[in-house]
Amino acid sequence: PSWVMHCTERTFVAIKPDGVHRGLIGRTIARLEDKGYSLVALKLLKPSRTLAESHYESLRSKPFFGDLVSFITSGPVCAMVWEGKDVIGQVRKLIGNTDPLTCAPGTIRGDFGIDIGRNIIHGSDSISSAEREIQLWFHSEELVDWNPSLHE
Ligand code: FUP
Repeated sequence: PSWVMHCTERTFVAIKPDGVHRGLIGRTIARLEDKGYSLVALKLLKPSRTLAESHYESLRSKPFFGDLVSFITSGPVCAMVWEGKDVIGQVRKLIGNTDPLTCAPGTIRGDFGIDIGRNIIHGSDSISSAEREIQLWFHSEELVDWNPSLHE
């Protein structure tokens, strides 16, 4: 049957400590649910330095890397995995550009921020980074399956 071949693109989304502190978890989740995506994993954690450095390893040579790691480890992060059609690219659109000052109103960063170093939320930028980030932040048992089971 067709549902056996159901395509399940997934992306990693994290509400950063500034977004958690400002009470933006509920509104962020609402936007992604409203768009039509499914939440398949969710947890609140204060990331270790090791986790933060691995997450942002491609930015290790940047001058802001130290501040970025300090910031992301400074408080609880709401880590999530979302699933659905074109979810990686669509979530990037819903989030907006890296610098909130260049984001269109209506995007999460455009509506809630003004500072590139406090830009509220992260979303994976490609299939390969989504796979890498999901594995980095979650154990496979923490992801739920919304699809009908073959055994039911
Ligand atoms: P994004 O994919 O939009 O999160 O952007 P990047 O992966 O390029 O950057 C990751 C994080 O580094 C940003 F969310 C904020 C921080 N950053 C800065 O603090 N200064 C910069 O000039 C660029 C990025």
